[in-house]
Amino acid sequence: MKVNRVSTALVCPLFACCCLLFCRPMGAWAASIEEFRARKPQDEAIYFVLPDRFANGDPSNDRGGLSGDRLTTGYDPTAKGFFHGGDLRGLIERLDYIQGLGATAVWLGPVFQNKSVQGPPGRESAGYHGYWITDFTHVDAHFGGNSDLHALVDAAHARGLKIYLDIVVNHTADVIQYRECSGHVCPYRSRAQYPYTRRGGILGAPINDAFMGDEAAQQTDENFAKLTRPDYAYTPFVPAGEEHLKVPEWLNDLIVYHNRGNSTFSGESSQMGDFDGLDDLMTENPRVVRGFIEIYGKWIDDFGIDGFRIDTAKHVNAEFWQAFVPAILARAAARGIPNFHLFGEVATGMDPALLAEHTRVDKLPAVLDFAFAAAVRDTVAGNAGTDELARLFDADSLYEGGAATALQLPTFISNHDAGRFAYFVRKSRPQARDPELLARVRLAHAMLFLLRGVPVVYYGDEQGFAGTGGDQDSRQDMFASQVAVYNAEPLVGTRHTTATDSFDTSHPLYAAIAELARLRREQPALREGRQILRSAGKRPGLFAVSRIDPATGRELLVAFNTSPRSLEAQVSVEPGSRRFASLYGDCRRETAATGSYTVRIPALDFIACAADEKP
Ligand SMILES: [Ca+2]
Ligand SMILES: [Ca+2]
Ligand SMILES: [Ca+2]
Repeated sequence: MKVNRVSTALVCPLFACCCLLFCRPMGAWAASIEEFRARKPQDEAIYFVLPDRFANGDPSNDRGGLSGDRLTTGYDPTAKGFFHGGDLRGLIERLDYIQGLGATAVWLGPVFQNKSVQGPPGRESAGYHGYWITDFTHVDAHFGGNSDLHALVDAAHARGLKIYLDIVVNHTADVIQYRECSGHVCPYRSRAQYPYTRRGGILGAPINDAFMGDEAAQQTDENFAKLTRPDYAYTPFVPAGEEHLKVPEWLNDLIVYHNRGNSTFSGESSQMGDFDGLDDLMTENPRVVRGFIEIYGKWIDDFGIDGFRIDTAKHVNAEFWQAFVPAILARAAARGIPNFHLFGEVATGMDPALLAEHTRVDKLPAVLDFAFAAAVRDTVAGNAGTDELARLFDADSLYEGGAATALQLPTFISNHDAGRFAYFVRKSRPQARDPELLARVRLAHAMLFLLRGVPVVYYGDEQGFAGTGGDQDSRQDMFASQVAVYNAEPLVGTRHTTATDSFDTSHPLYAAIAELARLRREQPALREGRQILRSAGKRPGLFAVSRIDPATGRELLVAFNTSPRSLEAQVSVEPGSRRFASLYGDCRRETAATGSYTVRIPALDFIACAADEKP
């Protein structure tokens, strides 16, 4: 905890007025296991990290125990598509940094053993990101091993930090190939044109005679026992030497995959097609459902994991989730983890209806709030009116459980696929100078921490990382990078570059996020409070909401100014809220009249004002 005190000392002078109210001894963060397990999903602030890119605590594992060139080991710290050496030991050594930022949970990009390198000749890249799993029961040797994950979980839990794993059930690494299309992409072959009961199309020989298909009513062991031939669409095979590459062993059976060629991400192929060659599992088969409950249940049993982020959730059938979700929650509860946080990735834009569908039909307890990311991008990086934010939150009623479920949605503004918020600002505003970039990135983080949902900070945003796009361009190194394009990038809020390490607790964004996290931790209204819309408009400018403390009924007004000019306006407040105190920024003490309060907010800034305790 000693480094936490140091970071507080660095942060507080910048936020002196807030610190008078909120800077507490960091010992307050220490929590017994019972105390932190009692925290609900909405009480967390999540830090999302790609272990390969964060900290290298053990150079001896950089090549994952393999020898040879980068096409064997996957290791090339100068190339953005290869392993760079980060590992779980490194993470353990940086927990002070993560906790000093105010995070209470760490979401690790997938840590399971991957196929080190895949891709056609000349276009290979490595499984540094973790989404190409071969062995679902072991931590990738590049990241250390299972014992390092035990050590990380224990070290995190000792500080009251939770650990979330990123899990995949939609696909494995690309191992299975098709005879019909070696060397080129196999287009998707549909169930209607290539039915399970004919070899290679409707004119082919009868196979899988009595198999009744994969629809919900047919998802029984008896029916799937009749599916014995995997060559209805293509002729799948496993290259020599890879017959037993996958763990557990049942994953090496071709019959548990769809084997229908590449997804076009529309229609039936969205769920049954291969994601760019990745072997798409037949998640309709009850054997696959049981297999994954056992695989991921065991990580909970053995490690005491606190939550799962579910990759590519929308590419898996609803019946799978309807069985998997309750089984995993029950497994966690039996392990003494009653508040297991389970949320799916349903990649989309400003489309809360699609997100909500997956809470209603799949029964996912929560989904990553891609609509929030789009709305903040449009309003704070772009020029959309703040009414887009109003539309976003109005749609909370669509979620299973309504607004109460929306409190558990992990919200974010940057990620490893679409890119970082600072990149979106630069893209929308190529002329913007550093102070404006900094102000907009800070304002977006204020929305992330003060509006409803569970904030997810993408590692490196707090150091001003921007990037030049999504995917590999948004996956910079926190340790001294050897990637030329990363090191050429001007960071936000600092003259520093990624050529030397980026764990600067005095970076203005690190300080700002730490302050926002503290505010959220101190105010139950910001974590668990109902959110009432107070003001929004068709142009950039004011967006205001009240959050209501569920225990006391006390009102907390949060107001943002997305325009580059200061503003003054009247907003509605509860009639019983007569006097306010500043939690952040400059709040008027008195209301203008019963139910009317005047806010004054500098350009690209925000205020947080708490009504006096009810008498
Ligand atoms: Ca290493
Ligand atoms: Ca494949
Ligand atoms: Ca699928």
